[in-house]
Amino acid sequence: MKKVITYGTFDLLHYGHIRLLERARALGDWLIVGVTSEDYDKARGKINVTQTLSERMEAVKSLGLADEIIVEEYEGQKIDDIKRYHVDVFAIGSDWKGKFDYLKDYCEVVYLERTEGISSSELRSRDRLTLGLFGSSANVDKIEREAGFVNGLLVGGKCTDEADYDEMLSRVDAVYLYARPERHCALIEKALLAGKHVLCETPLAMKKADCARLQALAEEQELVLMEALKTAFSTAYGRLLLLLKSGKIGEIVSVDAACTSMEALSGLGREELRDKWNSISDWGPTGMLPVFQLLGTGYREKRIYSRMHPEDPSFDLFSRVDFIYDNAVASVRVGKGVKSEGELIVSGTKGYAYVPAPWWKTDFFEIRFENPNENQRYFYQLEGEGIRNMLAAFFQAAVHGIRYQTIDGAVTEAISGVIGDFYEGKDLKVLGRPM
Ligand code: C2G
Repeated sequence: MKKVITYGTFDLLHYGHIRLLERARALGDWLIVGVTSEDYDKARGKINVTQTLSERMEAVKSLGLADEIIVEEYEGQKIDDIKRYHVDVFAIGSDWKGKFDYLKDYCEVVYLERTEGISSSELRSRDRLTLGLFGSSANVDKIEREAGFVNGLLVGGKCTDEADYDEMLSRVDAVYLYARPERHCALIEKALLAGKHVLCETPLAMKKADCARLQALAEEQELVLMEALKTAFSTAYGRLLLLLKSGKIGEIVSVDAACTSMEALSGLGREELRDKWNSISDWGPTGMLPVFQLLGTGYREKRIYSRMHPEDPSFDLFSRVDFIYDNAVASVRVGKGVKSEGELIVSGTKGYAYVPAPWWKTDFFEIRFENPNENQRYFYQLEGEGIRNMLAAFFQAAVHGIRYQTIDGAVTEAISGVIGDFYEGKDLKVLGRPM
């Protein structure tokens, strides 16, 4: 019996795929189809896949052309499969011409002519979302650049002034907002009332109650309101959370996160500081993310310790936020006038997780135990600091109405709550003299 194998994502199964599978089937007596897993697609840079692995497998199965369907999960698997299933022919579309010649050591390799005029990318980009960008900062430029990697997401306008905001809103389906944090709430509200989806830098609001109100408004309007906290969308960080939640290091007892970036702030006057973000607004949300995602938002007590700028008593150059839970503690250190090692350490009853600086955009972490032989290192691809995945998630949520939230609404509210308390002086201890 002659066995043929082929591989693909088969997203939004179309005529091109079907023709390929028919011709592959005709090359032998038994056809094995390898469908790529979500992780493998992400690792090879395919972030726009619309359907889940099981939907894509089901679609291939329903054609009745495959005798066997397997999952392709890692690079190099093709060699393993060819040996394991005693494959005679490897077939793939001509867009891959030459790329799989290395398999000739194991079986016959056939490149089948690709069908012109149809592709999953083209089908996906029929769904469109026009995004307006508000604000002027390096973040806005990054969003614009990364949007180019998401099929169907188009930048349809840019403005830096609130006077132009209404006009921009009338031309787009969604907005990305980067303003001074205290302006976010009003800008979000305006966009939601105009029927637009919102992706906004964090914090969304300076008060927990405002944040809850905005989330309720988005729900009522059936719109997406998402916090642009890119770390939450990075693959390594996402995997770390899943591992820790599955008990890899036992019970979690302590979370310690530090985020610092030095800016020349010391000589600035009050007016010049007005356009700058202080430490707790800029870094607080990122630092608090693993705390609330791992330990929940139901802490018993918290305490904020800050040292302030001499020209502005609400501009913290450094803050430490300590959280006390029933059975755990956490500490977040943020600074724009103090430098520290930007690492994340999660301590548990069996071992600990170590994420090296800068942990908020890492592609690597390590799980460590008393016996170093048991340590495990994990490496992942980091595409666009997580921004690309964040935009893809925002697009999917807005266009396909996916209600699953990477950052839980309660976490978003808790983050706003702590920042609101800082400004109200609640649980805040200002240290000694300003810096
Ligand atoms: N194809 C085709 N004609 C099209 C579109 C796709 O013949 N118009 C073929 C591709 O060449 C491929 C198969 O259909 O052989 C599946 O295509 P994709 O779903 O795009 O998967 P791909 O990224 O090509 O995966 O390990 C994965 C494989 O290497 C290929």
